[in-house]
Amino acid sequence: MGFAPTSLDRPEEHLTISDGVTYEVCMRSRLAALGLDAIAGKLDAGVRLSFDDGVALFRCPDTLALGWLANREREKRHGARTYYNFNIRLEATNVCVASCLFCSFARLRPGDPGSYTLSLEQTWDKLRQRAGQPLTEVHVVNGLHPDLPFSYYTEMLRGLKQIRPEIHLKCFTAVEIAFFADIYGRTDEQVLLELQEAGLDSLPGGGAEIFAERVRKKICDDKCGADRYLAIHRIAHRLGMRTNVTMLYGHIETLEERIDHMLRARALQDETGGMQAFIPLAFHPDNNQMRKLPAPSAIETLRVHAVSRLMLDNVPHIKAFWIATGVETAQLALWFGADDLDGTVQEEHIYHMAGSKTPEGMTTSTIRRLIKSAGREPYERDTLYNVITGPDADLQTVERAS
Ligand code: V47
Repeated sequence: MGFAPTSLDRPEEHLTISDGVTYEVCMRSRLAALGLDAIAGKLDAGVRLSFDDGVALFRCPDTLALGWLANREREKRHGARTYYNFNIRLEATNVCVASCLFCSFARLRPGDPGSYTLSLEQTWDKLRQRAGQPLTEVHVVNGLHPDLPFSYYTEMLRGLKQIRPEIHLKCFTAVEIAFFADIYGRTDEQVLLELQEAGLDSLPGGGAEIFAERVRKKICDDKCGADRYLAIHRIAHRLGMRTNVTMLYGHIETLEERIDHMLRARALQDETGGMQAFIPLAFHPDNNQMRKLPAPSAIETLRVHAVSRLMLDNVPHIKAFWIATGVETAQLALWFGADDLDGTVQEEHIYHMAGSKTPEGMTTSTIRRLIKSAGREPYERDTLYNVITGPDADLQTVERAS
């Protein structure tokens, strides 16, 4: 893994709190008092954390000490860099045969109130309408529609590439790939190959939820299981595509099930190295069948990002998806292990239908301002983390583009 220059020599690490006691000494004594000095020692020595270490981190009551550990790992890899991209969402249909309890977006049948399916022309128009914008990514996520032909998806990709050949198409979760294979009578690999041939560049991380069978059975029983989700990512990596993995937290999962989820992702990454980002997704309870549950707190969100950074030592990026975390919490997460904010995300519906109060999208200049005001350095990236503009980019240019 290529590490960016470290900024571990942060001045505050050397700040004298009193009589020669530095911030680091202070944090280390807090960690020792919490019984976490062995974990801190492992991290110092570059030794991988175990399942039990992960659970102990989640049980640690000192969120700042946890954040300090995670931030050191973040800065080892990325210094103060914080990535974002210029992307749009395309959610072509919300008709979905699955009935996930947490979902506020899906409608079971075509024609049900609130259901929609865009024509191919309408999907292409979404891109044509943004002809003047320097978009680098279209992120497509759909419901599992029972009646559309496979050519709907391949033609959609071909059309999008024809309109903007340079744009990266990050489309279809592993759950959608499994569904296509089942209903169109293909193997998972054939589906991926045909979509790749039509223009698919990478897979987003959706559909992972929580890998533990106990939870999947309760909240998303009618979609593909964890092993198949991971197997599809494995195939995608073999075919040369990058992927992300998400984790939906803050509902009925236990701390142990969160760590199990992270370790399954880590094991796949050991095998393939094809995962770019791990994305904790905060559960939003509005308008779905789990609406009686409270949303996870900002503190919980910071802790999940921190533990993710600490456990997933082989995954380059931890993404704080600002639409899921809320904007202010996403800024804070940049000091709790996260180094990426996703992007401008125009036209997102899944979270807004589930109660997200965040804006419908952000301009690149707003994102850059948020990153800078959080004390970090904004780097616009493409989907594969090639840097497009660094922190010193002319703001005028950036604003004109957004
Ligand atoms: O899989 C659905 C989640 C995901 C709710 O790969 C909910 O870069 C919370 O995967 N509350 C889709 N979460 C979004 C997604 C994603 C987002 C950002 C970046 C990337 C990436 C991927 O949204 C679903 C599900 O886990 N979701 N409903 C809800 N009520």
